[in-house]
Amino acid sequence: MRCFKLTYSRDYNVSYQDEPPICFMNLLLRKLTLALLLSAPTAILAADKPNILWLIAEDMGPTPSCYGNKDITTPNLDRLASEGVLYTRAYTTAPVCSPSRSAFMTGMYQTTIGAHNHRSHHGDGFTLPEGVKVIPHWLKEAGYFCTNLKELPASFGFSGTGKTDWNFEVPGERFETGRWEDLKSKGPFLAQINFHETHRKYIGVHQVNPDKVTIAPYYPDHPVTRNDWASYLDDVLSLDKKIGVVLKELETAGLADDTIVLFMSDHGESHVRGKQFVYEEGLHIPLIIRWPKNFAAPKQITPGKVDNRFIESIDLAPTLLRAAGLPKPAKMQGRIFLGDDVEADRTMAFGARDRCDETVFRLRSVRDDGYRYIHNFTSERPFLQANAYKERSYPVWNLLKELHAQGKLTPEQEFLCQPTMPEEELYDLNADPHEIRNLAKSEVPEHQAALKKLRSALDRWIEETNDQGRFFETPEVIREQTKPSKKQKA
Ligand SMILES: [Ca+2]
Repeated sequence: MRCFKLTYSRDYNVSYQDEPPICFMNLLLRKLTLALLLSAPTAILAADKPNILWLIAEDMGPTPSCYGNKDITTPNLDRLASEGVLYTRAYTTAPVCSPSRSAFMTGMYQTTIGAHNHRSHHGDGFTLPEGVKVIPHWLKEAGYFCTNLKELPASFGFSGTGKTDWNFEVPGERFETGRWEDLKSKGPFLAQINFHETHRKYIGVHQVNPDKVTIAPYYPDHPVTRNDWASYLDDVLSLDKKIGVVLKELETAGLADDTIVLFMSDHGESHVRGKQFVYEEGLHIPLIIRWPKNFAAPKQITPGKVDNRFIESIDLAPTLLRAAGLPKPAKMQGRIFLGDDVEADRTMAFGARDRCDETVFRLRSVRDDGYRYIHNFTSERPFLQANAYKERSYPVWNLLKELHAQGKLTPEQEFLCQPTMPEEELYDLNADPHEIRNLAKSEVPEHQAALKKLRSALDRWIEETNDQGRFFETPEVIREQTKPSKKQKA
């Protein structure tokens, strides 16, 4: 387990743009407003329900410095964590955009609702099961204004992507059309801002020295790897600056004290063994939640807290609905983790990967406190199974193949270049955080016990959640869904 130490800083680092000077009149006005608010009854201080600002990064692991990364400093995310709660064991249920987003926006496993094959339902009219809805639709019914902001005021200096990438159709609009300026008058609101940083191509300003970055042992320590990893970190820094701008603007708009701020990533890093695979690097995500001052915080939230409970990304849906005063919908699989009626803490986190583009895999995984177990249902296929997107976008994907041909890889790196995958993998996460020593065939009693426990938990999960990945698509469906006119970047 890494050590986490949070420090407070006074201001968001908004070097993204110049901060306007605070003049004397502004200070006086702020003091007068504060005095008026303090003397007003609580009902006037805040709306009945908190606003929710939901900030979603792409393809990023727990890389900010508040997670212990020494290679970069992310002052804005660090400060958000120091004012809120940092979740150290938050996991997405899928390591790729559309299944992951389909899951956390409905509070349902993507494998249960049939959204598990990446972008497999674009344009085919596929809908959610009866009783399952996306969060903005639940909240809209409860009077929330729900928007996914793209255009932002000029003072931000950037736009949101507006990404949804849900792998199903919904009745009506996904979100309401809105502008940042609307948030003041249309509360309570759910506003998402989606960021393109940390999704390939990396476009951040070069700041990180490739010679100084830490390379995981399963990747070749090579200039190509170092440059690629440094570029990822450059993008994390760019994202951090944008987060600083958004939080500053929230304050300036006078909304910070009425708005829950939630920061997360949609899944892990888009590196060879990260995105689209079910190791820590693909499933472990950053998650930070800050509670607004004008609403009583749930007892699980105190500023600066580090929360080590297992959180699955599907748990956000029922938790946010409860924060908005709504009951958890009957079918929702996510668990409420904040408030007076929290559900049992998870002891495990599950993840699943199915077809991505033309590349068919069925990988299932579960981890607990000590171990990660993986069942490769398509073990006859190579880890580096052909994928045009990766060959085009991942320099290390091709580097591995070249160095493999030259016999220059270590055993940990060579593992990725084998013609088949093991049917089962088991890693001791405490002794082997990089998941490079597969213990599935170990005869050590402790390893055997962990294997049996997690294998049976995963088998049970597949049955109980009605995992639709048991039924593979036909070649005709795959051909139709992957024809050039339907292809998008992953
Ligand atoms: Ca993504």
